[in-house]
This record gives sequence, structure tokens and C-alpha cells, in this order.
Amino acid sequence: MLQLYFSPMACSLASRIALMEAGLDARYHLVHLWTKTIVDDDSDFRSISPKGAVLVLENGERLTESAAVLQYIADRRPETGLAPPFGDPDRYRLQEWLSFVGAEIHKAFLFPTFWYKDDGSLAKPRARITQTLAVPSAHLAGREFLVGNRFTVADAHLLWALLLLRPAGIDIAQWPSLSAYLERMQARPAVREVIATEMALRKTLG
Ligand SMILES: N[C@@H](CCC(=O)N[C@@H](CS)C(=O)NCC(=O)O)C(=O)O
Repeated sequence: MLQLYFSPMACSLASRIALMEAGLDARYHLVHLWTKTIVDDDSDFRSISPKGAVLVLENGERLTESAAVLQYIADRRPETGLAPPFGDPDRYRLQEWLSFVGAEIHKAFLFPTFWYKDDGSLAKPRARITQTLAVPSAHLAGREFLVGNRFTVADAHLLWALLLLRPAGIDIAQWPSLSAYLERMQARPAVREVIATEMALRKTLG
């Protein structure tokens, strides 16, 4: 069975959504992000992933990195359309968005905002994120999904990042197409269920 190492509301949320949307069973291992311990047995998460960053999908071998894990999940259930097939031009669009969310929103902005002390050094990422978000905002004006005309794992990734913008101090109401998109995404039963599960777990972690 697939096993996902996750932390509530971390980037692993996108993979949990993808698993739910794909109808795939998985075992979920809660990881404490700060202590790097696996909560089930208090073992060292670094022995699973030396990167120390959550989001590891285990299926005999271990796979890390949202972009890879999300595509792996999608390809387990090609009939769901969670990723366009290889060779379809939209597959590269999907990869384009996965990279954009991972690099330009997650690592360039969310990661430093949540992990580094704000000694003034966050001013530049904070200024740049406005420019960055204008890109999906323009793309989503008049479109329902990021790629093609159905929900894909790129949407799972972007919706997670948008959810974290508010606690990071960015109000997405300034981009009406992004706030409408997030609302649509949150209306999906799988998305609603995953968020409710992880928000409840988050409270138990303190
Ligand atoms: N590039 C990785 C990033 C994974 C990542 O940074 N995860 C965060 C949570 S969203 C984390 O575990 N941070 C703790 C750390 O890096 O020590 C991916 O996309 O999967």
C-alpha cells in the first residue's frame, strides 16, 4: 500500500488530495515538522527522508518532491485525468505549473515566511509574491482549472499554496480570480474532507 508521510496543512496536503481524488488507499504517517519525528512511534523521520522535509510517498521505493509524487499518484489512475498523458502538450503545462507553485510560491515565499525569523530579510520575497501571484491570477481569469478543462494535480498543488497565503499575511481577495478559484476548489468533496481532517489533526499537535 502507498504510504504518505505528511504534516497537517504542509505541502503534503496536495498529495493527500490527489490520493483522495484518485480513490487510492494509503497509510498516512504524521510527522512532527519541527522535531522531525514520526508521531506513531517517535522514530526519526530523517531515516525515511534525509531531506527532513515532509512529503514522502513510499511504495517499495521512496519518492520525494511534490511535483514527482503528485504525478506518480495521477499516473496510478490515468482514467481520472489527474494528469494529462505523456506526450499530450498539456502534460508539459502541468509540469510547468507544478514547478511554478513549488519554486515560485512555495520555496520563494511560503517557506521563508514560515521558517525564517523576520529580521527584515523577508521584505523582498513579500514584495515579489505580488508579481508572482499575478501570473496564475491572469491565467485563471475565465478558466476553471489550471490545465485543460478538468481538475489536475496542478490544481491540488496551487490550492494548497493559496490556502497558506492568508496565514502568511497575504490576502488573496486582491486577486478576484484566485479567490473565486480557491472557493471552487474548496467546494470539491475530496478537498473539503482533506482540509477538515488535517485542520483537526493540526489542533492535536498543538
Ligand atoms: N521541494 C519539496 C519541499 C518539501 C518541503 O519543504 N516541505 C516542508 C513542509 S511544506 C517541510 O517539511 N519543511 C521542513 C523542513 O524542510 O525542514 C517538495 O515540494 O516536496
